[in-house]
Amino acid sequence: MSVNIGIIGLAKSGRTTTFNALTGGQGTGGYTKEGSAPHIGIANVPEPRLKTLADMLHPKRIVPAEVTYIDIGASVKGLVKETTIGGQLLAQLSNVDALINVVRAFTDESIPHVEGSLDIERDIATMNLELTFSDLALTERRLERIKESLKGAKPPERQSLLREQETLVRIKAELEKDVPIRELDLTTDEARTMANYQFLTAKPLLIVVNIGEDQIPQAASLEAELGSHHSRPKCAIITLCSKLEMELAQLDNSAAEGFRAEFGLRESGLERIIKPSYQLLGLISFFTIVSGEVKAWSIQNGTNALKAAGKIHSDMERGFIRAEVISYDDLLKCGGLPEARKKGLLRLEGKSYIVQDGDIVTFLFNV
Ligand SMILES: Nc1nc2c(ncn2[C@@H]2O[C@H](COP(=O)(O)OP(=O)(O)OP(=O)(O)O)[C@@H](O)[C@H]2O)c(=O)[nH]1
Ligand SMILES: [Mg+2]
Repeated sequence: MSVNIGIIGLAKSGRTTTFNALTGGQGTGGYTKEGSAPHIGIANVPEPRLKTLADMLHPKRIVPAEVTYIDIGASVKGLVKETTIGGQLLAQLSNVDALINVVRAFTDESIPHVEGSLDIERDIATMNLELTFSDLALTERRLERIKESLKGAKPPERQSLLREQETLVRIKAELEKDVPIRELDLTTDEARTMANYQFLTAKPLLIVVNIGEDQIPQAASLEAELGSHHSRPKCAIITLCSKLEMELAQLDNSAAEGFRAEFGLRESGLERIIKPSYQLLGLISFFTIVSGEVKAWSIQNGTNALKAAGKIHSDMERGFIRAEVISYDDLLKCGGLPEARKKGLLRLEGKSYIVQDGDIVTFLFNV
């Protein structure tokens, strides 16, 4: 299961362009117009350590981790009001792990702005409000249902309904004050209850300010200024010239790098987006080397060896015996797994070992 990221934003903000920049235009889904099926595309997670491992180990294949991007077809404005589109949209959005909000900053006379004028702050606020409205509607619906269920409920169901009600009332009050759920300090119990709902303002949010080519020289200062008030818990903001990145994504690597250098851009659009996305989601990478293949995997920071094994295959989790682990740095120092084994740097770890970023792990299991 790869990480899923939903791309939202106002109409004509550059969502599809950003999607194409990230996926190299490899999307599927037969999207044609607003409200129809979304574009779904996969991107390989850029991971420089994979290349270093490949140079050292000469594997048959290197297999990067993947991220799935979903370009939500319709404009998310009016999410709540337009119930028919809203319902479909919500279902699509509910399943993503994080959201990217594309905000228009480029100017182009031939493409009128849907709101009549260019205003980054207004558009960010509009989208935040849409997400908040959607969550408020959800809390209200759920509170109604709890009220009904309480009528005939006996303990212990009654207790659990009352607890849920209490949490929802608190969340609703915060939403009414424009505080997104991702900024709340929830207890473990509350967080568990909330996880069932897939609230949109609970999802990590990356705001991508889509700048024009002419704005690239000012990108860093614009980003710093925006970041000073939009970098909040589980929320980050970056600038990206999606149109240029989409064009560069069609070129081969060396040509793209040449053009990037001319624009003073050090990283690809995908790298620019993946890094903050991974930070927001609390994701780290570990590697496996099996049958001549070096593979990268993404897991939540704090995941134990047992769950990490399950990420690869449910059989590996079920039949887990132990894990043989070496850190990336140690392996690099040794120059190879046999050398590391000789030096005794391969550790045997049990189910509860917390996998660290960069670990090279071999799972021992039986089924
Ligand atoms: N000049 C300029 N045009 C851009 C830029 N980014 C996107 N566009 C153009 O803006 C138009 C809308 O971009 P899309 O990526 O289709 O935006 P969208 O949000 O998917 O739009 P809809 O799905 O049609 O609502 C397209 O014609 C793009 O080529 C940019 O940085 N500069
Ligand atoms: Mg589009």
